[in-house]
Amino acid sequence: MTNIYKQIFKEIEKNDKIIITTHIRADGDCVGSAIGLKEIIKSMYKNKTVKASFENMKFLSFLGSPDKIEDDEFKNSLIISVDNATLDRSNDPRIQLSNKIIKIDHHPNKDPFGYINLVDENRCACSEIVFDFLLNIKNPSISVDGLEALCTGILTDSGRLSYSHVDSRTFMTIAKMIDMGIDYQKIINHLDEITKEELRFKGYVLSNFEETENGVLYIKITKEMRDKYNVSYDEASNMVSELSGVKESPIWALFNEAHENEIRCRIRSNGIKINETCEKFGGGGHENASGIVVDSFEKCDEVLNALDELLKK
Ligand SMILES: [Mn+2]
Repeated sequence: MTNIYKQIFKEIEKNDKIIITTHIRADGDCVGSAIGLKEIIKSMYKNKTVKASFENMKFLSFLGSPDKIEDDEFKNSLIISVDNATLDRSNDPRIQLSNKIIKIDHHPNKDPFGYINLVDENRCACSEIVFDFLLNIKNPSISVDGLEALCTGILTDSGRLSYSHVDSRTFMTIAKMIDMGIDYQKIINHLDEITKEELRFKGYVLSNFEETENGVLYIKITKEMRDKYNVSYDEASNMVSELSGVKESPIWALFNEAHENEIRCRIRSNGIKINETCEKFGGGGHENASGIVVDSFEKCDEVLNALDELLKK
């Protein structure tokens, strides 16, 4: 076992109460790596209390639900934060109540807030790192549900195994999971599920997206539009991938009004680094998938101008 895995393993052995946290606005990888890690600890130690805290997302509900956790529990538990780059983006602010935080993540390590930090930027999903951790345990054990959660995390964070961080290890990981008993087809079917409302809204996005001078494709979505089509905020946000694939437009963006004076930008790219531009607006993320929160649609135009500059170059 490599040293850092051993260190984390020792900490898990030492602590009988463990809480797993993730990042705000859950995605497949944070729920997947949280449930996966929880299932590892649960299967290996029947006497430990392990709880996972994450935001409930409808499209991920097949993986399981978050646990109810009291404030006090945070004070005397070992916290393992998965898939979260910075402490201020934790899904659960009560993480600050603990002085024992381990960080497991695959985002740029700008805030090594754990007393142990297992961070590998070269992995396409945090779930991949959790699976590696499992394989490094002497007598590993995990439920099939846990494996399926980890597999979901890898599939969602890698754009179904299509993004740049996907490498042979990723495919071997999935292959190994299939050998270990996951129902791969079931996961794909769950992830493909769509409502009729979403389908109609997809039609709206496909026929109403706009374009900047140098080819950034984008769509602005207001609460009014979502209400008209009867889709949720998250269902609308997921439409960002519909704007991908146009050769002349390697950057695309979706602006979604979350609340009054709060517009969330999802920005994606193919081969062009966008996270540094997003950081200038107070956002961040991966080289090809980043986000920003701004307070007006006018500010979105400033973001679009900056992205347009990237294509101009
Ligand atoms: Mn992730």
